[in-house]
Amino acid sequence: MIIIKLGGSVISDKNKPYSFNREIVEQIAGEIAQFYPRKSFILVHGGGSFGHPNAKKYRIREGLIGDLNRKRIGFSRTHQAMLRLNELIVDVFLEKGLPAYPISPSSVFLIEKGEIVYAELEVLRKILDRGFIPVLFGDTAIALDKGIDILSGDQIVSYLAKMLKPSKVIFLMDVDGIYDRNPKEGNAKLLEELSVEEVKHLLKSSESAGIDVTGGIGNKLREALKIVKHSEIYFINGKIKENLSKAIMGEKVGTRLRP
Ligand code: IP8
Repeated sequence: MIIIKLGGSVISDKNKPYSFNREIVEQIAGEIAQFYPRKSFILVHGGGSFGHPNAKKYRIREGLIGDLNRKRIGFSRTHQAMLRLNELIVDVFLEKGLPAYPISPSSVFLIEKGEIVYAELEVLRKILDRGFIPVLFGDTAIALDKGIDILSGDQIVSYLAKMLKPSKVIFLMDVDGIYDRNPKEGNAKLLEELSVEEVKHLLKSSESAGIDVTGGIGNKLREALKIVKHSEIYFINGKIKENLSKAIMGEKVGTRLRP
């Protein structure tokens, strides 16, 4: 089984509200269709310009405080925005003949201090057993500490990987992989293979250099360290044709992290 994270910046343009990169999603679905049903898949997509602006507007990460009813409305609106993005994605997969099946993470997971502390996975397991392709997403979540919060798709990926031990986890991003320094600053070198030690070193040096590792790549790398014991992990550019196929076949592409 393979878990694929469709990064929000791959499927959507973060600067344009409610934008959906249909062609890219069609390309991705087309590549998965070459391997399904020989291989089974779980998809997790990010929030893109559907989830994040709502989460920010209603300050969901602050929890259930302040004007409580406005907060509840915002929580629901943020979830609704994610449902809309999810529907667009699932539709593309169904059109390609792939039995994608939406699963709302907010009905599966409970979180505390930003970490998943409870998950009802039995239904997901049965959905997978029956040949469906479950499609989850970064979502709103009930939090045991602050009432409500946001659960990122990357955390869902690492939790599912820990529980289900897929052979591969593939992160689709809008850059070619992991670099030795911030690629926006120039002179950055793509790292094709990474060991656990190298990831730890990279996290440490980028933190001390003040590079943003709280979200984005830093979060992905930290989650990757939790699951690399069981699964091979790829970080690839999801916008480039055939990249996903190469990663599924175990060929050299992007950055590969091995146990
Ligand atoms: O893009 C965030 O998911 P991510 C989801 O995977 C929301 O971090 C609702 C903002």
